Amino acid sequence: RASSARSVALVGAPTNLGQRRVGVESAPETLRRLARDGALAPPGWDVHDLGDAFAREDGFRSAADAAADGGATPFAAASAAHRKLADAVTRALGAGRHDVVLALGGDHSVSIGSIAGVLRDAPSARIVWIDAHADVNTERTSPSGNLHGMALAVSRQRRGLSRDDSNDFGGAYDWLRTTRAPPLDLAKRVTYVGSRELDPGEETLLNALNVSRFTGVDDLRAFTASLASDDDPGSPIHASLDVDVLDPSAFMPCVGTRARGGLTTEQCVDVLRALAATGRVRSADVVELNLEACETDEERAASAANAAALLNALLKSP
Ligand code: 4U7
Ligand code: MN
Ligand code: MN
Ligand code: MN
Repeated sequence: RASSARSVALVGAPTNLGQRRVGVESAPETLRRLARDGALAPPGWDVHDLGDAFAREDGFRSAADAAADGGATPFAAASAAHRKLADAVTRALGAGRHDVVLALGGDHSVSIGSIAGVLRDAPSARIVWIDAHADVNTERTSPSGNLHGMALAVSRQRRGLSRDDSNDFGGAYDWLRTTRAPPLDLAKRVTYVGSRELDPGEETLLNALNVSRFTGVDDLRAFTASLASDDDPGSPIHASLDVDVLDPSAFMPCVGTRARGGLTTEQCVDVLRALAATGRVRSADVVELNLEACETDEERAASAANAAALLNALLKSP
């Protein structure tokens, strides 16, 4: 590669265990195909595929098995997969050979793993959660029981949190403590972009902690402006991109959890370019792309192309 090229490492996280639908586990393969076809090919970047962090079969549940379980999340299996992703992300960041490490989901519960991996490498990292949803339900507030809607609640778990704010899951995530993954401080480290469908428990929690949220179009402008005057300009940024932040009726029909309204591809591209321009993005997730959750070939082609456009924007050289 040209010596001036920047390097992005891809780590696959092919799992559907955080929710009930089949199809989202195939997104890493879809994104790799886009990379091979030249659709996911940011100019000036060298793409290094590090393979999957865990076997697809270890992160997979069939529709029949999900129905038999009543849809309940298989926490032990999900946690084991997320732990492997955390290790792969920490390794890829620590190797120092890549400018950005990109985790390819899978459903959004994979962020439990990638964020643990990031915080082990850089405890001061900022998380920008770009998503229609807040994904901060606990096992008590979750209306669905689906782990992908609880990812940030698991990441913030620590000793001393009230019982209402905690999750147990039979101890499945105790490795977060024993492998020195620091708990995520929501108020200090997390910024929400594009969130528009919060559950009541999430709303209460985010208001109580005063977590930053940028939702409407004016808000997005305020967010990009705020990046320029960040009070902590040195800390790395992890962008967690749930593609359902885009409007499903026009730009991203192929997602498991559709939320009415949402960003245009162009609006989201602007946000991601502004993030890239800080030069602080060290890692990102792209999650929830599910080409089996939509109807037509046109929808599949548009969803895949728009996902690639978002990643190209995030990988724009400053
Ligand atoms: B995603 C939900 F109730 N909030 O907890 C829940 F609306 O990763 C949806 O953002 C969560 O797609 C969506 O199940 C999870 C629901
Ligand atoms: Mn190379
Ligand atoms: Mn999400
Ligand atoms: Mn979402």
